[in-house]
Amino acid sequence: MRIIDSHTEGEPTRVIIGGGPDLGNGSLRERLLRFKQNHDHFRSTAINEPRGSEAVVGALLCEPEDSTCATGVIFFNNTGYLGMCGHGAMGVAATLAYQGRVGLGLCRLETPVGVVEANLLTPNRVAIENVPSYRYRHQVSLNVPELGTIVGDIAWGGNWFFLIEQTPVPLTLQNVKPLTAAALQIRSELERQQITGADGEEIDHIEFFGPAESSNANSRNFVYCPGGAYDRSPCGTGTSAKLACLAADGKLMPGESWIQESIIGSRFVATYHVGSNGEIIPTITGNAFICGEGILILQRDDPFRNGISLAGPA
Ligand code: PYC
Repeated sequence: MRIIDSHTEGEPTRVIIGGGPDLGNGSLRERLLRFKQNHDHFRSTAINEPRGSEAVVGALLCEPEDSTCATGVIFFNNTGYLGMCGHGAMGVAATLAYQGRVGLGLCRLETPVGVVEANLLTPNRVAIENVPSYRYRHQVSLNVPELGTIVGDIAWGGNWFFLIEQTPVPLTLQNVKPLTAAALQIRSELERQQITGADGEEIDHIEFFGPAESSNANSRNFVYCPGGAYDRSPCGTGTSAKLACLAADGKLMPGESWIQESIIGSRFVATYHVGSNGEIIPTITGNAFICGEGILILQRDDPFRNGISLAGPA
């Protein structure tokens, strides 16, 4: 398996550029289903320890169905699959540029939840125009035994998010453990109370917000990802979901910038315009750097050739 590793504002992406499973033809949604059903061991091999870690998001490149796209891409992590991944899309665009497959300017990426457009402003600075994003439910009250009443919005930004303004502890790296524990309790309670996104879709990302540390950022976040890792970047789909809420509340106008800071202090700059169906179309800009290139080797007698699954809930 041939890979190129990058990180986007601290969050790693592993792009599989060769040796991936043959998923056949059809829509990216159909191919994602085949990936899940028949080749899930490949996901675990590429991402889990000892070859990867819980923080890494994988990106399998495949032939796009839409010929205007530079590539199709399916994102996955230590426990499952992601509809879209903002930091990962920036990592894919920077990887294609590093390989010389695309130049500066626009390139389109086909994902299972729609086409996203990447604009390579430099070989490392990428603006992603994400899929249409929207707030689904406002101020949902959730009683969490360990935390009391938590109020959050449910929004789609390419993945489903529960966005909470009131953080249980300050958003510092020292508090990653209690933040992760609180996010997991909230996620379990959403599941137990059958609170979902549209069409019964599971809400698998939990996002806390607090004041930014740097004076020119608007907010700092902590994003809990399915599989138990936290996003080192401000999370592209999470920032899209945040913009959808700000737009719905009339707190951010089309074209205005929102600077979202992550728990490690890295940043995305985000803006939006309004799409034809009233949803917002977010553009999220950040930096992605190539940090490795290589071959993953799977020896026949290796008991961990398909990775070690250490993760919590999918
Ligand atoms: O940037 O959208 C994102 C993302 C999702 C999970 C990890 N990163």
